[in-house]
Amino acid sequence: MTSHTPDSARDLNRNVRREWRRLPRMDDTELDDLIVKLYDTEAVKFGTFTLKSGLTSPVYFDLRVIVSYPDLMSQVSSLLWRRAGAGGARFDCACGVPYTALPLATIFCVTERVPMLIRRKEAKTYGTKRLIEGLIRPGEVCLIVEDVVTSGSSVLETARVLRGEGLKVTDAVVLLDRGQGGRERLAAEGIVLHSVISISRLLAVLVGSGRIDASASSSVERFVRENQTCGWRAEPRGVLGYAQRAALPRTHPLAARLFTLMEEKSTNLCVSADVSSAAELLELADAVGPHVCVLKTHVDILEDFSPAMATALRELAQKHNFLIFEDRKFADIGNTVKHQYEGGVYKISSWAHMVNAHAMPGPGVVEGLRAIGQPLGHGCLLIAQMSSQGCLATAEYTQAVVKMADDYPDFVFGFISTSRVSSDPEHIHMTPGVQLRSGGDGLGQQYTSPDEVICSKGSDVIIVGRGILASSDRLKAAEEYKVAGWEAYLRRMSSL
Ligand code: 5BU
Repeated sequence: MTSHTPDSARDLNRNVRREWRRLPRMDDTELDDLIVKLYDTEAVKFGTFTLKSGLTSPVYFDLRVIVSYPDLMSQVSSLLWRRAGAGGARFDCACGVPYTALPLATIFCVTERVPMLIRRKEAKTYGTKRLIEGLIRPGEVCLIVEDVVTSGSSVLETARVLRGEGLKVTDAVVLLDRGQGGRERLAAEGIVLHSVISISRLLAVLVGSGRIDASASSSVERFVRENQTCGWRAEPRGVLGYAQRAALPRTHPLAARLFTLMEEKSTNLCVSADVSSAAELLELADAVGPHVCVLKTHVDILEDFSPAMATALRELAQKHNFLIFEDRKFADIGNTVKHQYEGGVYKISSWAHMVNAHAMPGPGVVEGLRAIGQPLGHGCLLIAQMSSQGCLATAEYTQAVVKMADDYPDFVFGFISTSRVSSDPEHIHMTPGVQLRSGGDGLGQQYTSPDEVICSKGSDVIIVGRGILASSDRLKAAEEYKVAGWEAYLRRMSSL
């Protein structure tokens, strides 16, 4: 809908701020103080809460209560304004996502003299049938203001309505980003998210001020990690099947080979061959080979590794059409990992199609491995999350790992993670800690079922070790996992 602005109305707005001017920075103490106030006013609560989605969450945000605290309202809206500015957002008008952010946007707009728009949740059934109230000038840029972002869908809904009216939406500012993938989803739609508070900061401040204990904090971190929304559900491109993903132009050649053989062999099973003798490893590889897409090794737990064994393993990989993944978890400076990958006793790069690495050391670890592996056509998975209890990877860390992967598309082709962490369908996700029964191993391992890993978490490959190795009939167990993983994949594709 185009709005014709009478000149007199334009004149009314002549004092409105059009140019960005420098504002006082947010200092850490002010943010920490706000976080504690949000806790004290019960805008953030810890316990057991059932969310609209049916999920049980250890944390609950109800920012509506802050309308009863005028000082808090004023502080929050000022911080939103400063955060948007510090993030470089440029805009002509602002619109709050109904309802909680409406009063925040109002204070923000009146104080800072920014024209405001109000989005209706439903179009009026009489009169103008407008979805947006206020003066719309097509072509202008509208900033979206929100209280909490989880998947980003409320911001997107508002953006779609605003864009439908001819406005541009390039930035959104939010008080709290739950770190569950909203930022990535919005980025995919051309919207930069600026958040005043991150979930990790909120937790750190509340633990530091004695408001919550470390176990409450880690259960929230785990919840965030395991409930990422930026997965295949959120990204239409991610709903493609394995074969279609193999054919995407940006898919790494090794990932394309893997996706293709998965489809050909109807398997998304990776067996973790954690055995201690070369003979047992080769026997296992020959037996389960027809049923797996990848065989994962820990070469340093073999008591009798030999180059001849590595050659024999490569032959079995050829015979049964699977890839060899050495789960070496490189985590050193570039120069060291280069030697660890190419040299020493194991000469991993001479026989493993793929390896994995921690992103902790920074990009040098990838660069060191890439110098050796990329010319050989090998690939690397970055460890974005681990299956073990108390894993220290925060949501922010995981996001940084995804970003690092994006910087090396000719070598990094996916992730080890407990759920889908990248919405990019060219990336493959492989998940360890899988068994048909739930539980753990008493040493921190946590098991999830194939169905949950593939269907609920949106991962692509199940990695199974003891679920198969501990069985008296390893072949039969491998077949069972193969069927469970593949059926989960078919269910996931048919439920879309
Ligand atoms: P399990 O027997 O299915 O628990 O074996 C899991 C394998 O996956 C084992 O080789 C681990 O070293 C490996 N693993 C894991 O369990 N969790 C992780 O986060 C990563 C690797 Br990374």
